Amino acid sequence: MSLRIVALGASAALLAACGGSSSSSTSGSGGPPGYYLSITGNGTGASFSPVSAPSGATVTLVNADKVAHEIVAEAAAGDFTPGSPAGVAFPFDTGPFTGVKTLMLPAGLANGTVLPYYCSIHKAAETTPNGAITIQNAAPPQPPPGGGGGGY
Ligand SMILES: [Cu+2]
Repeated sequence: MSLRIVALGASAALLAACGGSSSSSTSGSGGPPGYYLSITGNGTGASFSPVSAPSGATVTLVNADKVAHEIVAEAAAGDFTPGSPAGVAFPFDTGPFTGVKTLMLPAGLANGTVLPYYCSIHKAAETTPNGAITIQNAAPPQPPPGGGGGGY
């Protein structure tokens, strides 16, 4: 019994060594390229990834935390009250969520527009209490976050 397992292990290692060059394109990344805002950490220790996306694009929010967060627009970083920056009417609020949520950006925002946001559940207690979506109309889609190693 144990001999068979050893033999299998050896041939599997050989196969892996031979196939190494061809494995780069197909390894599972979990989703198509897009515009991703990821929330990582744990509760009040969470932080947000910066995201650059074109006006009118859909941003996919990925909450990798076990607890819910609620992403709400603010007029300026540090306000911690709902609002939107001068000249931008986009007071978004995701509601409390875990997992994945999408947010469609308004069309017609100028290049370089910054949309600050915060988590209305944890506010200043987050490790990174403020995040921002930056409008970059030439921003290319990015691969989804946390491709391989999502183990607990
Ligand atoms: Cu939060």
